[in-house]
Amino acid sequence: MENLYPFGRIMAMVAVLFLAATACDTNDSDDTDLDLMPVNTVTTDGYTLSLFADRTLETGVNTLYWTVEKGGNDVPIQSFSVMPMMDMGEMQHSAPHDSPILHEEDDDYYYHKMIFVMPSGEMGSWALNFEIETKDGNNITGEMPLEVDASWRLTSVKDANDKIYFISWMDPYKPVSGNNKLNFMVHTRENMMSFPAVDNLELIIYPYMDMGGGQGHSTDFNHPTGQGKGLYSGSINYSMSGVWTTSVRIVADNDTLPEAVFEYSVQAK
Ligand SMILES: [Cu+2]
Repeated sequence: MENLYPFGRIMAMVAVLFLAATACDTNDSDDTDLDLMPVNTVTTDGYTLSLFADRTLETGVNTLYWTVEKGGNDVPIQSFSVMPMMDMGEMQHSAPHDSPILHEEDDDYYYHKMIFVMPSGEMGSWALNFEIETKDGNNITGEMPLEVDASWRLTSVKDANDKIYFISWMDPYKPVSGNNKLNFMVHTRENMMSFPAVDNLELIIYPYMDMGGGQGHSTDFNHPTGQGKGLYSGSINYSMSGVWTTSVRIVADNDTLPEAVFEYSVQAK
């Protein structure tokens, strides 16, 4: 046993050195745990705006990351706003979104949520209209065109008065067998330029697996409850992998809306 002792000491020293090295890394703003892919770049008045995302943009909830550089240096920013616009020929409309804020862990990036309510295609094309005021008083404006794919993670329902509710399936992004934390976001449309989040709703869900031949089953789940800013959190514990549906019924002011249905596949864990 005695010869294990020096080995254990060496391993302990290696661990300490490793911790010291990783601790240094987190102080270096050039290193990041963000795993991002480039979406598009626009240069205007010598400023280069680059847009990144953690995956291909699609209908539903996306997180967007921006860098603003001039001559290879980050530009200090006073204010930053982004307006998504879809040009559909005879009409234009926006989409639900937050304004970009400085990333807490990596100050190279400004980031925000963007909920695309339609895919790009023959019906229309998307662009983000940006407006930035730099700390030294310059204004940067322009538009960043982008492509949005269709996905299963967005659906919508209307009430009897034609008020529309956009329901986004945010988490789990890729459902797996076993327990999954469930997050939905709900937005409405006040007019073509305003898509606010909707709170104080009741969401009644029902996960179901169709086994064919009139057979099927549900699984353990918890109905989502409101967390504010249009977020509703619950859980689903999938008993099997395969194709599932989850219906969502919104109850707004005692008015129960028609059900919306998400259909997706659950991977084996
Ligand atoms: Cu559209």
